[in-house]
Amino acid sequence: MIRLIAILVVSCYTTHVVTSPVVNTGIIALNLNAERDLGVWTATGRNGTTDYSVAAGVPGGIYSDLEANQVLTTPIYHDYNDLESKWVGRTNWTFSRQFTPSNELLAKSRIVLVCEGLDTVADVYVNNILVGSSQNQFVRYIFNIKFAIQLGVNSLRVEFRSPVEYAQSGYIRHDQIYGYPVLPDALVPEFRGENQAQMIRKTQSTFSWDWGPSYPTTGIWKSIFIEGLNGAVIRDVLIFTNSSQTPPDETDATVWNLTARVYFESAPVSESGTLTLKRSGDAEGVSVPVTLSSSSNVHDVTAMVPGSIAKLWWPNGYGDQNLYTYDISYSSDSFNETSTKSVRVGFRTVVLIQDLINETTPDWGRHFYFKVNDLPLYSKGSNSIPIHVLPERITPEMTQWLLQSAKEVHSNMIRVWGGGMYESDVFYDLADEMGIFIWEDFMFACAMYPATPDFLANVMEEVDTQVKRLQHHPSLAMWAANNENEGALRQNWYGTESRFETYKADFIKLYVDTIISNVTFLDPSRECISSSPTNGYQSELEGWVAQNPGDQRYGDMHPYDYTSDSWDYRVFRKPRYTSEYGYQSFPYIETLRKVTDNLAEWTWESDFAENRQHHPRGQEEIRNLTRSHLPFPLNYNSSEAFPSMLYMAQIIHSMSQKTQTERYRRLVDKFNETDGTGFNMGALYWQLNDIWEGCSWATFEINGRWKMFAYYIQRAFSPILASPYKQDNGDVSVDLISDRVAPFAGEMRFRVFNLASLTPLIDLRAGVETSYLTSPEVYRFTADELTAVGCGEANAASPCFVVVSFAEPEIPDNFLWLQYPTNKEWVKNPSIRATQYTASPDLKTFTITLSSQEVAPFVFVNLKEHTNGKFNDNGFIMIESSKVLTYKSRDPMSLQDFMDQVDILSLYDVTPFA
Ligand code: BMA
Repeated sequence: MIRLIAILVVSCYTTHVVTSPVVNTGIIALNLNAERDLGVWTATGRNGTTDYSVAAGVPGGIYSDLEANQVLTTPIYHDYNDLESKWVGRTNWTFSRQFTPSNELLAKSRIVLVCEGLDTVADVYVNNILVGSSQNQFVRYIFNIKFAIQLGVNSLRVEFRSPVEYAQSGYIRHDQIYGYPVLPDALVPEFRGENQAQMIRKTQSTFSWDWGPSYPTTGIWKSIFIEGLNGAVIRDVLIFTNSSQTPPDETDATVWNLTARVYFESAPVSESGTLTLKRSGDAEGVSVPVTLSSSSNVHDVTAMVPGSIAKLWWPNGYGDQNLYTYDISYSSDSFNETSTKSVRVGFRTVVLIQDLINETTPDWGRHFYFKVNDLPLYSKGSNSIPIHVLPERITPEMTQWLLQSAKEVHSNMIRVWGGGMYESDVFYDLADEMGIFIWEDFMFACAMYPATPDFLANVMEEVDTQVKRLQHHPSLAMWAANNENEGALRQNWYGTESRFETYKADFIKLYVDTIISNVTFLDPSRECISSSPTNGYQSELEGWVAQNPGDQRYGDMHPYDYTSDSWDYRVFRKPRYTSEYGYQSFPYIETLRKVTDNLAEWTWESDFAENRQHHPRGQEEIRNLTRSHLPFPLNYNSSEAFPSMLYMAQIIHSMSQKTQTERYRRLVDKFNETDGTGFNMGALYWQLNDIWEGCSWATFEINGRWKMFAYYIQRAFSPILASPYKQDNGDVSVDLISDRVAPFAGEMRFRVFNLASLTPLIDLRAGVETSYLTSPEVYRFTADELTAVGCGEANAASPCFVVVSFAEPEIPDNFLWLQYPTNKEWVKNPSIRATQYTASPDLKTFTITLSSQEVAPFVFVNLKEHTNGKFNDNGFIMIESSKVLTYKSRDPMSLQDFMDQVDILSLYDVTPFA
């Protein structure tokens, strides 16, 4: 039964996603991928005096091969496997297989080996003849093997160098040759990782990060195949869409110029043929004659598409994601060969606006926001990290669930963060379908990088591969050359100060002269900013490394603050745009139970908890924030208190992010003429997903489970959101934030409670209005009014909180603590019970009726085992005696199974003081 479901999911998924399929005729391809079980590929390596030889999978990676062959006896991610398996990343591994080409293939005048992805530094041999080398995980390599291939059985061998040894010896060599090191020298010890990832063009976080383990893997991580051909073949297609008017519309008043820019690989001799661009399903398209040779490899073909048949592509929350498949094909006159590539096109415009706020007051700085189809967009979303540290473990279903979840929390943008990897085709296809804009970093993060001629040439190839692979996606909004390296250099994070000019020259050579200039050459349709964050134009004016990269009046920022009162919005600064901000928590306890056999022995400061916490001082910061907001157990470092500490960490994470996010959204229409702050137009929090079962800033666990924070951000990103906050004089204002294009008018209810009673102390209703990208104050409780009901600043009897709500079910409630529930004695026993359960006929939708006798803060409901489902609400303050929750599951389960798994917590359940 389970097997059948899995198959169904895959098949319905594959009909949905189109990943630029290539259809060729006359060109002979020989697929060299093979699953491990077939025993076609072998991986060999030597660790000390021990030789290993194991069956390998391609695409795949060495950690999975060693685990499947029981060389690694502790499962990946289980207990201390990350530390125990460090030898794997320090070993050279060779992958080999045999193959037998057909006579037809051998007869072709050109025979190439196409390696979509080799991870990372490798020499490639066919029949013991070196045919090429790889220095970059992110480059597609195409090697001529005509001179090496033979009739009968051939051998293919890919000899990888240990990425750790390669990076570390490169670090020493750079210092010796150029007289300075490419800092940092070492990671902080809490990362428990490998040093100097900056010296190798590989997913930087595989050497470890502050949210993930070190697994510096090796392998053939993408497809590998041989191709035999006589003539030219289409390798890549870039798409440019220009509209005749702004804003574009869906009538024939708009005409789109749709240009396919086609990159061929051709024979040394010149050949002629026909290039055609056609909408899939149409009888005819536009054809142009082309003459191809190795020096004339790029050709355009353009179609004029009337607006009436080019419905606009909109981001999530703004309209439909209309996509049209176009086939781009080449038919050779000289050879009996054709090649076709299909891409999905979305008709939209997207530009980054950085105009001065006011021409006559330049000190007020510049805007920073996107306009889509000429409409200003408030960016809501997050930063993605790799979905697993081992790419072979990432399935389309995981990607689908993750992006669907991002969509459901109202994201319209994801920043693919620069310390990870350029994501899979499936990821960008789904982003196109779901209307999630992509801010694409180049993969350079939190370090200085070399700018030697070899390194820059290597990066040029990476830019070439990735821009040509990703450029056609309508979801791609912008490129950014790196993560945080402008700030790192200016603020001397890694001890670069004494040689600032040297590092700055390298910075400019790499990010400006190499990345920006090549991206702009290949893809002039998009902005490429020099860093993220950056002050944008202002950084450029100041020579690319701004004097104050965190200037609130310019560009984007990454504000983090783990020590101030994170439930008080006043501690947060007022950037134009935040492309990162966040707080940490651990996953749900049952998720942790899956990766260790002795969870019951854990404590907050145990070795195991520390091993899953890579952020320096992370445990202490969470502990302190817990102590100042919630009933803190005196015995917090006992195994008895551990479950409560995990639960409360999720509350801290959720509340802090809620406070910070609402602060930014309220600033959408507010501007301070004294210091030029305000007009915030973006909240991309850190971080979307988890890479393993550890402490992190993630919204969704690696198994797909929604953390409490996911429900909080879903509310905080609601297109219409009432946001209560305290004024300095003790008044409580309620702003009505909107990024819903249509104006809103409705009735709201404003209540004040304390923890002692389900009956509100104040209960009022009022009509309210708001409109697109405004955040007017729609209500205010005065300080006097609050004091009169015992909820003033001096209140110590029972914490009070404000609840604001709407009649419309799609608009979430919101709340504000007027005092924090730090004392367990204030929390009464709610005796929460599930009184009734129901299941839908397809066994995918369930309801639970909860009953409560008292106010129950932070009710958190989980299913112990099931992770690919979500509740309609969670983490809420229960102020009703009865509430019905709905759970929607991706897969069916029996009602009994559902009931058996339900786990309900509220603040009353936290461990009593010792
Ligand atoms: C920023 C990111 C990441 C990091 C996160 C949390 O620095 O760019 O490097 O994981 O903050 O510390």
